[in-house]
Amino acid sequence: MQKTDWTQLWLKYEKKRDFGNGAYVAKAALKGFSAENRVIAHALEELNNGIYGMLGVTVRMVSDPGEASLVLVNSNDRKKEGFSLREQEGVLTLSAADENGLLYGVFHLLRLIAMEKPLEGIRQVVDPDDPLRMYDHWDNMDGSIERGYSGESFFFRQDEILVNRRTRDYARFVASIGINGVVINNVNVKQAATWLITERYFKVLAALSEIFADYGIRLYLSLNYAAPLELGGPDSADPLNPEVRHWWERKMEEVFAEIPNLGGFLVKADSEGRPGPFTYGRTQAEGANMLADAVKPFGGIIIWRCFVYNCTQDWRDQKTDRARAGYDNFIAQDGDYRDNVILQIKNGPMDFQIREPVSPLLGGLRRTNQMLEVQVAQEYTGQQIDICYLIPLFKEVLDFHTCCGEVCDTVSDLISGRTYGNTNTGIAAVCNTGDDGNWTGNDLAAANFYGFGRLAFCHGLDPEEIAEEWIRLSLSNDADVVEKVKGILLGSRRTYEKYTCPLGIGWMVAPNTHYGCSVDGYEYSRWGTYHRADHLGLGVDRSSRGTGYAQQYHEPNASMYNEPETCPEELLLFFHHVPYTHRLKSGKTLIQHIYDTHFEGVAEVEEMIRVWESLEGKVPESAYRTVRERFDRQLYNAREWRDQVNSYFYRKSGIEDEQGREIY
Ligand code: GCV
Repeated sequence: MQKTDWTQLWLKYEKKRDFGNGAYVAKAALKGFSAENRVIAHALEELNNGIYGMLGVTVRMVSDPGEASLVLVNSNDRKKEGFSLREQEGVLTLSAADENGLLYGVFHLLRLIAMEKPLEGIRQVVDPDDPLRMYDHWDNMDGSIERGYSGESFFFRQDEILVNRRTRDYARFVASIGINGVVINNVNVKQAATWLITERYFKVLAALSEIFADYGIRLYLSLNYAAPLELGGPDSADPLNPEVRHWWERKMEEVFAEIPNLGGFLVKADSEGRPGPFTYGRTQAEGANMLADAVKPFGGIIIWRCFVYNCTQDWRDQKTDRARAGYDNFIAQDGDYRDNVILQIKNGPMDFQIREPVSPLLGGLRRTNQMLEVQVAQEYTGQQIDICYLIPLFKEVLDFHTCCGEVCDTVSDLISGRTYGNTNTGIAAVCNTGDDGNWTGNDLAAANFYGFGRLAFCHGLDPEEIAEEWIRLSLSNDADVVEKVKGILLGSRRTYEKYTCPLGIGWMVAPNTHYGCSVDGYEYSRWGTYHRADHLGLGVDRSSRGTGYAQQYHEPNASMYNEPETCPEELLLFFHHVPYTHRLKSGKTLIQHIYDTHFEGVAEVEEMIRVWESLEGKVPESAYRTVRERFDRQLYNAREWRDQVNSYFYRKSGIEDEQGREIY
């Protein structure tokens, strides 16, 4: 894969049909904004390049807004970072609340032109839903990426930080979809990464943060909770130890003085072997608050992850349930966290499976800032070999009613601050980029990279609309391409789910790598990830008769999940141990459903390939070839899943496929 010459993704700015749009953008004026402002300056640069590339028009700046056809106005009618776009009598007015709003408005305008949408009569108002919209990178300083499927890191190589043209392109891409915060290093902070908060890296981090600042993005770092011990401070990380607290206060003074554009820190503590406050008999709140106090004078925030569970469980133990852990570890201290702490909660209680219920911590916490964490990197969803457009999954999570109150009870309400009127809220995604020429390994995986930002900005957008935007901007405006690729993307999650894990059971993947089928791969492991299949049935009893996990939800969700009759069927095996002969709503037995969906899943991949092949010559050649090659691997993977899952459950249950297809 080409590494030094990379694509411009959805910011290609290739020649477009004009539809009279050129007339609006020929003469522009600023009103209430200064071209000296770094974000405004970069917005104007982008406007110039984009318009010239797409319409062949050079944007001329005029000082009198009365003479301009495009007026860029600073207006306090909009929410922070919001903008509106309006055309009236030949004048296009882009009003924005602040410089970020203007930058997003300019990118929006360029997007419309790139999609060949006429600007005449346009009236759009766009205010961001989430205050914080972040990409988290799991990049290690040696250049590897934890759960990375697109090459090596473009932030780090051999313990050095890279700041170059690619850094700027990355910042442009993510700013164009409204991202305003980026964590550049892995939450598993080890070796050199612990030293990111020392003078060894200050200068270059500051330089990197300056590039981000040009596009309204704040830099964040993942922090090693045990840093005092590793960096020559006190021999403890006890959050109540005055010496430790003092060490962090001094450290933060130093760090924020050296990297003024730093937004704060992301912390994975007491999780999967990482150090944390539990070591000292302290709570998660005590740990988070100590750091929050240290960063507060500098306006910093602490994003504290809730992915805390026992990863050394005994598989024989049927009472301990990993799904319960997030809630059990965090709910007792609800309300004890400082205002500048945000708890970052994975969308599901386990770990980014293709289907999980929404974490009961979201909305379970009523007096604590909450942030949703999703995974755009396809760790469990095909690793950017298999196609899996994840935006519908994210949308489902946002729309989920937690029932934490009568109104404003969805995840969307909680993380946008509508439920409790708080502003330290938002959304973060584990990013799927690397230094591959196409940034995301599989060209179609860039739809997730793009789509996450768009959805974070506007929860109301339809995943189909987002897919269409991405296709038009990245592949082609041709109607046949748009329709067919949309079909591939929109069906891809259902297809992936069909040939992998049925009805919310999850896991059944190859241990460690998490790609490919291994039904019992985690069944006798320490990770708390079991399917509990026997010769009679399959699934984990998480009802009140089992682990009690279902009771962590507010009513009526708790009762709904508690009974197999009312539990949404796509989550049946997540919540219940069900006999193979159980009849589903379709009238099929569970075992027949497993057989059928697995055969269908493979057939759907074959169909996707046929559709993709019909687009040869209509989409960019390199994208065509890369995706085509990945489809071969996806088909191989899907067949393996189908045959292993079907054979496994046939052998366990001894029940024949009603259609007599080949099962081994
Ligand atoms: C960064 C899962 C992944 C780990 C990841 C962890 C986390 O367990 O497999 O690679 O570590 O989640 O979210 O911290």
